[in-house]
Amino acid sequence: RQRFESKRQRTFAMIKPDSYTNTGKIIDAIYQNGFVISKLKMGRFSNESAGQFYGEHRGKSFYNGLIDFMTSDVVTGIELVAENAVERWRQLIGPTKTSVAKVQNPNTIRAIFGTDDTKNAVHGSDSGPSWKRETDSFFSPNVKHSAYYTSCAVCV
Ligand code: RTP
Ligand code: MG
Repeated sequence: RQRFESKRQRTFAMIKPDSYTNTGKIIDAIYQNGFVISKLKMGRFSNESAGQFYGEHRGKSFYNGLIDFMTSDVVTGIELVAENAVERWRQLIGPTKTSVAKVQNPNTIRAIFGTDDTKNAVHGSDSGPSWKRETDSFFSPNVKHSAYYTSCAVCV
């Protein structure tokens, strides 16, 4: 008999300002696709905390527009738990650019809820190390929160 090997993994998802009004639908999609929410925080980036979160993109052509967008209104950061969570969440959200997602993967969250190539509804960590860096960055007191939820079922 095979011993059960858990591949349970965490990833960091975020609902961006353009999709605030779709928060309920996106959380519904999260559960429909077998993810568990371990932590959720609604908050607001300052210029400083957004710059820290997106430090790897500093100097790129879209950087200033990205920071303006991400500091414009409330965001919801969500830590997800599932098997292969990083890869599965990236598949569910689709390509970075909404315009590409609408053509290539019309069933993805960005295709359905994205606004344009910067305002693309949601974020997803691109690797395990990114998850760690991003979750530490977002769930720190540097990002002011208006609501904070921790699930007892999976909290560690
Ligand atoms: P994310 O980090 O938000 O999950 O998205 P990603 O890995 O698919 O894309 P990334 O290259 O990390 O870019 C971060 C965010 O910057 C904005 N962006 N705009 N206008 C543009 O060409 C452009 N390129 C990137 C998007 O909001 C993207 O999610
Ligand atoms: Mg990225």
